[in-house]
Amino acid sequence: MGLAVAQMGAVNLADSRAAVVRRLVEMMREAAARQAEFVVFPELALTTFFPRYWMDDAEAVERYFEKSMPNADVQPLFDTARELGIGFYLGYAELTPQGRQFNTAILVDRSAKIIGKYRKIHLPGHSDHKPDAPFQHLEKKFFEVGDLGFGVWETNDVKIGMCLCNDRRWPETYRVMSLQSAELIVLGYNTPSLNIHWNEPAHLRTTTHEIVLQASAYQNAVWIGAAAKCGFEDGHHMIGSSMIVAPSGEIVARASGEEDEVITARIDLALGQTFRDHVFNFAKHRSPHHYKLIVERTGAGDPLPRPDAD
Ligand code: CDV
Repeated sequence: MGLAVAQMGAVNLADSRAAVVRRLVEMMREAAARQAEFVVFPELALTTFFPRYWMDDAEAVERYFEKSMPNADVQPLFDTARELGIGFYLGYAELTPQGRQFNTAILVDRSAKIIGKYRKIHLPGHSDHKPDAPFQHLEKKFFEVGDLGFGVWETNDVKIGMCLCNDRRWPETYRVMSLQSAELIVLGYNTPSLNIHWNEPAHLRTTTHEIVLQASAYQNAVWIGAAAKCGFEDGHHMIGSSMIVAPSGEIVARASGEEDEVITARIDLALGQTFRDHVFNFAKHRSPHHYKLIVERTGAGDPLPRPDAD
């Protein structure tokens, strides 16, 4: 399969949706020209990373949420996908007809039909105003926890799962999808290089990003395509390092800068099957009865009573 990851440089407050979509269309054309059949775009790809700004919900909804998908601004991306016969993943802020707000990603097939939707489950940040912080991270204010679970969809003979940004740091995310036989997991992210909660060295943001993608691809025998929105958005820096990771845990393609950049790889889905046949043959080696705490507990608690050994 030809896979492309379309990293985006900054989307500033002044940038219109139409201008952003023109950038996405240009990268989609480049991906197709490089024989990609599917392209991964970032989280909240259509706007600046607005959860960094304090505002009330009404203003956020008015300025940053999509009331329908596709809408007039985004339609050119769907039209181009249909023309080129290329599928895609796109992250955006979703306002439902019932007025609910989610951080959402869609899976669009090669005929430009939306075949899957994911609503972000692991929402980082806070819901209160932190006037002393250099910026806000208000995902817990602007979004509800996703209500759709972690799905896997088959399109053009490839089983694809989706998640968003902070989800990539949680092992449960991938295992729930690999247990549904996902072969490829795609995700977009906006990762600020500064941590507003503690003095995290900036380089760790990239190090931990690499670690989770490489370990998760290997432990779940899946390919991963991860697309950043990065660079300086109105002075706020976010990491790049968009990448394609193999089920071996190896990085096979990686963005070199912090601007719009398409990376591609021909990914061999049989490689995942090789790992699933051997070291990660789930049916043969997993012991779910020893994993019960994972679904019984949310936070860490006391050690369990130990069974007596013979
Ligand atoms: N948009 C995100 O989910 N960002 C988080 C940051 C806050 C750590 C991430 O995991 O990259």
